[in-house]
Amino acid sequence: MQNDIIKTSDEIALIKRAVQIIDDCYDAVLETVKGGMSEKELADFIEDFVKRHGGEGLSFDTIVAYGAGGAEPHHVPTDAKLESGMLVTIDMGAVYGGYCSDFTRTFAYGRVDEKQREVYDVVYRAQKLGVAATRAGISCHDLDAVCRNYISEKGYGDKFIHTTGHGVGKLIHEAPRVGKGDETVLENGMVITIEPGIYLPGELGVRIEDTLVVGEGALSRIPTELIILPE
Ligand SMILES: [Mn+2]
Repeated sequence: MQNDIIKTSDEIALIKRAVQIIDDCYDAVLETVKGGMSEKELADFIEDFVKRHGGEGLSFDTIVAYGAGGAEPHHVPTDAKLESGMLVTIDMGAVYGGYCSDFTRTFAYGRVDEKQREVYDVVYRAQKLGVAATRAGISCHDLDAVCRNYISEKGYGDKFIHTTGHGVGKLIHEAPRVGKGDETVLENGMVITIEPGIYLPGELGVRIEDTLVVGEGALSRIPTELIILPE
């Protein structure tokens, strides 16, 4: 069956490989990124890494967003240069064997202020709750509410401006939609993302995203705790 919402073990194996390539890429990003490097340069590095490490290509145009750029969920990389005190959001995916991965982390460069740390902590906890709640039997609507209600309780409900996640397979965005009103009930073998975010226009943004197999959990080995990368 084409694009079945429940993936076969062969399909899941390909998605796991696509996740591994991106995990390795993120390690390389953290080793490579330096003050003065532009968003575009970092996005080019990511594309090159994926292609040199077995990926057929990117699942979608990589998002690299520094500082206030991170407040745009679909930020397109610019010539903006990395400076100490900025948050960096990277949203990227690889294609392997025709299957996609989807991954986002936000890290701090040099130092963090209290506001950045507070917003990060809310997204971190919301994402952790969403990952923990991902299991057979929960509806997509209810899973979205797990992340959304927590962020709302913390006062940022109106700053979480997209759905909690989506299905992943041959396409980067497939059914189900992990959002309000989607009554799809999760079953083992579905592959979805959990990717809450908070966006403060003109200021900063934080998003944390994992690709998960329902019944197995998050596939990435990259921790979600805040990393403060030394200058
Ligand atoms: Mn995604």
